[in-house]
Amino acid sequence: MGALYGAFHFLRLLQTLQPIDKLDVSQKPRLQLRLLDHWDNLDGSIERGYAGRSLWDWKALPENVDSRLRDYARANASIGINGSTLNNVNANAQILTAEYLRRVAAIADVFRPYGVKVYLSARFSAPIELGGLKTADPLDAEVAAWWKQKADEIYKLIPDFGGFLVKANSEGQPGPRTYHRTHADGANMLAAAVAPHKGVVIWRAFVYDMKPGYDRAGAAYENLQPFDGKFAPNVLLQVKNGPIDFQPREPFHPLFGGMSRTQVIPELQITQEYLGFSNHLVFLAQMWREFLDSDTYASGPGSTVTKVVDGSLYHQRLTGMAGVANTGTDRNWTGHHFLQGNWYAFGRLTWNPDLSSRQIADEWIAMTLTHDPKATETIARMMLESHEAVVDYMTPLGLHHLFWGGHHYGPAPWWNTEPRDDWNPVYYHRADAEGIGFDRTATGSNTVNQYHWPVRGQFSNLSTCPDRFLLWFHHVPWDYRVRSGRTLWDEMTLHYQHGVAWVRATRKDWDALSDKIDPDRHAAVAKKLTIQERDAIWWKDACLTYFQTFSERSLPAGVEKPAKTLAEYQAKSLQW
Ligand code: GCW
Repeated sequence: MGALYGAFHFLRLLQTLQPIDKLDVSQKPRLQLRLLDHWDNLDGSIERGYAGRSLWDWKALPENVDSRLRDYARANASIGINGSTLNNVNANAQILTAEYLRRVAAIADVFRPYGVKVYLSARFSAPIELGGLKTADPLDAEVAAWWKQKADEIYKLIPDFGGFLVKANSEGQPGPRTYHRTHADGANMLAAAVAPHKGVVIWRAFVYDMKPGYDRAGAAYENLQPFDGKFAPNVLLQVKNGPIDFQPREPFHPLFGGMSRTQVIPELQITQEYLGFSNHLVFLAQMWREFLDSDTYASGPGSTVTKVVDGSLYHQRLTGMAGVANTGTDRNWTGHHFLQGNWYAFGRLTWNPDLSSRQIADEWIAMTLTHDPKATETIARMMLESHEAVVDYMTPLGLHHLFWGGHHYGPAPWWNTEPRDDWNPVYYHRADAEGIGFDRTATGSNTVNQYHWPVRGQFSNLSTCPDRFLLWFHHVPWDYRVRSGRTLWDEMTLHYQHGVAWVRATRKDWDALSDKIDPDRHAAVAKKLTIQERDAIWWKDACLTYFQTFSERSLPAGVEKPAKTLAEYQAKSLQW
C-alpha cells in the first residue's frame, strides 16, 4: 500500500508540475480510517444522492463486476481513502443475507488491490428479520450469538472486512433503546462479534428525540456524552461536524472536545443535501477547514478539532474521518464537474487534516482543469469564495434549516407542517415582530453550555458571538447593530444580495475562461452556474419576502426587489 500511495503521490507531483529532481518524501496518513459512506439503497437509488444511481449493480453481481468499480477504488486510493461503507445507514437487513454477502465479497475483491476495505451498515434488528429471533436485545445471549455467527460468516468471505456502521434509535431506525438498553450496550455487543477478526463498529451519534421544549442542537450530546469511556476499544463514535444536520454553516459539534475517552470521528457530508444538490458550485474544503480549525478548548487553547480527531490530544488507538459520498453513475461521477473537487478534498484532508483549502484547490485544478496560471487564479478564487457566498444566499448570520421540507432543495422558511417541530424551519429561525434567531443561551435552551469555556462565553455573549453564528445562538432584535454598524435587518438583506451578486460575477469569470477549458466541461459548468444564479435569486427573494412580514422594514439601497409575492414563493415547488 505504501508503494501504491507513493506512486499516486509521484503522479500528483507530475500533474501539478512540481520539481521531481531531488525527491525525498516521507509521509504517512494522519488518520487511520479514511472512509466514504454511501447512502445507497439495494434498489439502486441513493438517499441524498444527486449524481445518478448507485454504482453497485446488485442484480449483476457477483458474476458481473462493472469495470467502473475498479476506477472508483483506484480514484479513492489516489486520494488516500481506504474504506467504503456500501449501503445506506437507513439500512436494509437483506445486505447481511448469504446471497448479498457473496455480492459484497465480489466488490471487496475489486477494491482490495487498492487498499479500500468494505464496511456495511448493519440494521440493529437483523436478528429478528433474518434470524427469526424474537428480539434484538443486545444483552440477549442468542442475539449476541447471532451477530457473532454473522460476523464469522462475513469474515470467511471477506477476511479484511472493515466492520459495521450503525444508525441506531434515530429517525425510526431500531436500536438498543428499543429494548431499554443503552447505546454502549448495543455498540459493545456488535464490537464483540467483530473483535476476533480485528473489525470495528462505527456507531453514529446522530440521535435526537423530540421532547417538549427541547433543542435539537443539544440532543446528540445529551444522548451520547454520558457514555464517554464506556465503549469497547474497537468502537468509534461517528459525529456530524455540527450539532444539527449538515447545514451550510454550523458551529462545531460539542461532542468534539466532550468525549476524551471515546474514539470520536467526524462525519462530513460531501453530497450536498443542504447545499443545492449537484447544481451549486461550492468548494467544501473551506467549510471543513473552518470546522477542523475550530478550537474546542477541551484541554486549554489550541485543542482544535483536528487535534481531537488525529489523536494528538487524547491519544486514542483508532482515528478516522467519514464522508457521505457524492458519487453515482453519472459520467462525471459527481453530477457537477467541480464537485469532484469535494471528493478529492475530503480524501486529501483524511490524509492530512492540516492541508489548506488553497493547496487542495490548486492541486485539483492543475490535475483536472488547467495549468494556465491566470485561469488557475480565477478558478481558485471561485472555489475559495464559493462557500461563503452560498451561506450568504441561503442561511447567513447563523440561520439554519430554512429548506423546503423533505427534499431540502430551495427555500421554505415558512414551513411548519412537518409532524415533528424540529423538522420545520420555523422551529429554527423563530422570527417574530421583535427579531429572529434561536436563543441557545441561558435565557433560552442553554445548550451553549455544552461547549467549554471560553467558547461558551464567546458564543453566549451577543457582543462577542461571531456574526456567522449570531442567529444560531441568539434571538436578535431587527434593529440590533451588528459589527458593521448596520442593523441586523439591513445586514441580513445585504448578505442575501451579496450571495446573488457573487454568482453573477462568477458566471462572468467562468465565461471568460472559455478558451482555457475544454468546451464540453466549460459548457456543462456554465449551465450549472445558470441554475445556481436562478436558485440564489430564489433564495434571496423567498427568504426576504417572508422575513419582511415580521421585520416590517424596507429593503436598503442595493438590495434588489423580489419579483414575486410571498404566496407565489410558497406555491413554488422543487426545481432542479
Ligand atoms: O439529514 C438527515 C437526512 C437523512 C439521513 C440522516 C442521517 C440517512 O435528511 O436522509 O439519513 O440525516 O444522517 O442519518
